[in-house]
Amino acid sequence: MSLEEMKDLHLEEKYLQPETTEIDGILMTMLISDNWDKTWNSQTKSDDLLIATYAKAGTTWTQEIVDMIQNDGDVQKCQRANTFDRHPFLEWSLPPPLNSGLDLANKMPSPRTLKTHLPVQMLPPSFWKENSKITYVARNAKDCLVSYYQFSRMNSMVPDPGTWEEYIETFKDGKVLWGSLYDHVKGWWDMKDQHHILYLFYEDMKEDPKREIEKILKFLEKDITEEVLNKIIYHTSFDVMKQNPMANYTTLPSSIMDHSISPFMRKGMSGDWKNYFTVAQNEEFDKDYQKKMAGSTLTFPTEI
Ligand code: PPS
Repeated sequence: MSLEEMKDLHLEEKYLQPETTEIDGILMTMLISDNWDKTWNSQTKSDDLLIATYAKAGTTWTQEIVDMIQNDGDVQKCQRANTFDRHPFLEWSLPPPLNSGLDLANKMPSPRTLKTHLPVQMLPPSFWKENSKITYVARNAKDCLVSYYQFSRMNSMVPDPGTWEEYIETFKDGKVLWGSLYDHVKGWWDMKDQHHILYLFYEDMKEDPKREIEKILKFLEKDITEEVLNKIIYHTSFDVMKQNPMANYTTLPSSIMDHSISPFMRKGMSGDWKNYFTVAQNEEFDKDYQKKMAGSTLTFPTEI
């Protein structure tokens, strides 16, 4: 459906600058909440693969890597559709007749690869029952915050972030869509040894993409040649993905994502937070971080 048709149906009012509400203390759009029973009771399949992340942690990157692996490095096949159509976004709800994540998933033949940002306690029970494979990617809190802030400025489907100073507080309080990053990364970390979960870090992927792609290959029980592996590393590098319209979200109308405010493929680096946080903001953030992460065995691998 074109943007003009959406406008005729006044659909954009329902999902642009959306109303929000909480589900069990986690901020969600009203549309996600309205359809929550359907999502919670959705049926997964044992051969589904779920790419789970906190928002802005490296979801799209992992989606591209997985798609390239599943298609044996065939770039053409990976260009068959937008990233959000190749991998349904489980909980993402849009007003009909637009396709919600579940609608897309239900139409998709198996084996399916799905995306979610749900915190672990909100994952539909069927995933645990079917023991489907899950990759989880965590990214350090400060870079996630910066990326989420810029994303919230350019994307009218998520709440307006306010000023930088306001957003730091909103983020620390977990009052952003999908809730607290701290609880998210800890929750999935605690579950990782009890289920079929590969827990990865964005910073590791940046440091040594080959090593991390090999971990994914092993997890997916896939064998590929060195040549295909090199092709995957190249095709999923930031510079190449930034130019790939099927991965960089530029096919969406600018009323939804305005890349002139901040591109979806923004910088793709670790440590960009240093360009944003003042010394005082950083000290405050670190103090709060220690409190929120206390008692967890989760530590991020790379000093940045
Ligand atoms: S979303 O909207 O939650 O699905 O966003 P997500 O894909 O998780 O995160 C977007 C950030 O990931 C960066 N990105 C990459 N970094 C390195 N290499 C590759 N190939 C890559 N692809 C996407 C993207 O640029 C966003 O991070 P920032 O820091 O904003 O640049």
